[in-house]
Amino acid sequence: MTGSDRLEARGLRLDLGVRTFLMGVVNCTPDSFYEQSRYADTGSAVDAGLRMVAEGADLLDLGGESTRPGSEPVPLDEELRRVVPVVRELARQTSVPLSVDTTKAAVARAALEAGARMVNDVSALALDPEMPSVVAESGAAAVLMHMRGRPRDMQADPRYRDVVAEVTGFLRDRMIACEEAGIPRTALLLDPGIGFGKTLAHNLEILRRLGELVSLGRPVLVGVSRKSFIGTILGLPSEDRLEGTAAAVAASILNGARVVRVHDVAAMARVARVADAIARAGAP
Ligand code: HH2
Repeated sequence: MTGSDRLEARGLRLDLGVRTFLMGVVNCTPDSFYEQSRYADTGSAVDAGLRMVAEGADLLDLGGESTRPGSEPVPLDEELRRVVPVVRELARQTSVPLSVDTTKAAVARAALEAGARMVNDVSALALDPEMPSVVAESGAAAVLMHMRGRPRDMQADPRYRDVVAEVTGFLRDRMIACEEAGIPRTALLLDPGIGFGKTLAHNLEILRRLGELVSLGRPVLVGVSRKSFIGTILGLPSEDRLEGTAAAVAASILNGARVVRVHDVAAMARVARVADAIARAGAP
């Protein structure tokens, strides 16, 4: 393991170089793009989280706002209502670190108070000006993700001169801005944002050249699970993208991803073990 494989934050010390970590997705939403990932009430979301832990999740990501292409922001009160009770209850019932998937500082603050230890912000802590200080003051970890535009309009003809160079440059700049706001570099994970303002060709090029992002020196998290680029390749809806997800997860791991954000924890835990055995000597 190298220093860049270590994630250190508020009671967290994860050695991500040992094997790939699985982040299970629990959507406390009525409209997430993959229907089976939606949990309408606190009880079913908590049960889903506990089931994922039993299946091998190393982290749980709890979100109260869908960021699928074309989606509109959810009002603050509603997002708090959806996500905070789930965080509180899961923090009581499991020691697996909880992440809150939000771009709102008030939601992050409430979730961290309820027991979350990581903020997963698809705007790389840039949308809400309060977000960097909330993360810095709490000592939480943070996922910095690249997105071009906003979910409402991000898939309207995204263009890049060199998508990998632009994503890498953006994440480098956000990492520096976060450090200036008082968040230690060791608390940060980087994510290229598969499907967020990218065409099929952009997504594939990012996965192929993931090593360039890895070279920024922080662990890379990738979210490919059941996304539409897989559907475009296979001509299949989100319910039928398990095998396509497996291929994309394996490719991500072989190209250097340290954390994979997935809906199907049991299946992807198996995929990750085999990919780790190939990628990392001595892993299994
Ligand atoms: N993808 C989604 C949401 N949040 N966060 C990170 N860091 N990386 C991702 O790739 C990512 C993310 C989309 O997946 P999901 O949460 O299942 O869908 P929805 O936004 O429709 O709830």
